[in-house]
Amino acid sequence: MANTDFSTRWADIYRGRRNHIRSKIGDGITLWLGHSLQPRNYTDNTYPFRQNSHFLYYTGLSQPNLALLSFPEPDHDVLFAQPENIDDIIWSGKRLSPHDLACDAGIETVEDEERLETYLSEARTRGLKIHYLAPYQYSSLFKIAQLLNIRTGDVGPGASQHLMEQVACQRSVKSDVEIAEIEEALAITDRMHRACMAAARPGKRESEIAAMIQAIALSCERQQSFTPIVTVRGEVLHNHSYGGILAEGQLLLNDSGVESSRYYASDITRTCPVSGRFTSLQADIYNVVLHMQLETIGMIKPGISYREVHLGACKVMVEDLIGLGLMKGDPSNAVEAGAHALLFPHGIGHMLGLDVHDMEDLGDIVGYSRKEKRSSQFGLNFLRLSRPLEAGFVLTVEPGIYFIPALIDRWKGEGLHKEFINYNRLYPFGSFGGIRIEDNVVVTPTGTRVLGPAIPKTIPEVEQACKA
Ligand SMILES: [Mn+2]
Repeated sequence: MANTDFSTRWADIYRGRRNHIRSKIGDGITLWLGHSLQPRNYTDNTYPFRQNSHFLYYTGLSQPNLALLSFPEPDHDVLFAQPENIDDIIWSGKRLSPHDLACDAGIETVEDEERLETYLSEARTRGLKIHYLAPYQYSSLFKIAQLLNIRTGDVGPGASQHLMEQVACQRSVKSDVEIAEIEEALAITDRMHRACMAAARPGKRESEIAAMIQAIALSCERQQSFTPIVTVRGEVLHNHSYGGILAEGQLLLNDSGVESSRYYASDITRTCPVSGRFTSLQADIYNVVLHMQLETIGMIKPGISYREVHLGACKVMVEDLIGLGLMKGDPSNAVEAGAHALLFPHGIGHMLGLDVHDMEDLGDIVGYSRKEKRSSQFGLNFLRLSRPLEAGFVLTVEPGIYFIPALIDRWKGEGLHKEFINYNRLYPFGSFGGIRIEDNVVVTPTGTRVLGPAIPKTIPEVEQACKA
């Protein structure tokens, strides 16, 4: 690939990231394994390829079947790639050569992938520790077992806790170029959401709206950052079916995002009225969710924990729902008891970066501080990010209110939190669905900034976009 100034700059960024993690790891070598293509129904019919995000973070290389070894000395990295072969050229066309790949990633040494095993066995003979992250794809698990000559059951327990912690620490703080990537993705996401609002009308199918979202991503030569939620049953939190038909009086929830050219994710939710105008009941609940979202954004700053922000949003919700007659009692006590989780059963947000739930494969070391354990209380137990925030963190802020008939019936039957919930006032909400409003923000040294263009969010803005 022609080494333009732009790609040279990125090559320097990847080299800098590798040198940083190297300095934190000290002795031993680190094995970074890229992803391989995954079969869908037989070997040659594969799922769309997505590179491992850690591999992307340290190399930027998005091609399958790559590996990297990082040695303790500065700049000492070896890329392992398959040599060019004529069969691949016939079936898949010419690919970047191993040398070009190494160049793009700022790596000076490249080897045939078959040499990886030899390198690793030599390192083991020399008594070097080999650090790696626990894999979550079975093909990677088997590959590591084979490369290190260990049993598959020992691969996970043998992963390097120290490496996991250092990667989480490094990837959590986003640089300006990473934030620019997320904002680039958000510019496309803005178009997805405006198109959805403009297209929503009675008789339209969810699948047609989902197809429009996909068309926008594809026309920009991008993959979506996750399977979008496009539904009039917004109370089903991860509803991935598109079988519904939009009807007068319903709400359409759209939770979708796209990847930037360097694979950073956006993750935005908007909820709009199918008929173009919110009913007064819908507007009341919508404004509670909006109030929660704006209050949350106002609370975010370095030092505050996301758990505290989450509980702050819950308290705003309870206060407002008391005003509407749906809840009662003391708001702080209601939140402490977990009564709000009937209508807001998930967390206020998560980290965002190369993964839409950034680094979720590393587990709770990303979202929780060392001494902190996940709550066992219903609702709070789904909080993905709880720890104190730092400048440079990129987060989602995504409060929601959902009327889940099965959950309401169950709690009502058990008389759960009846001192805080006016169950008899929840009858009109049987087919209400759910509302969520989600933005992506960066924590700044003094507060926060909402990323990307302003996507219609207030009731007048959303109703205006529905008319477009
Ligand atoms: Mn999200």
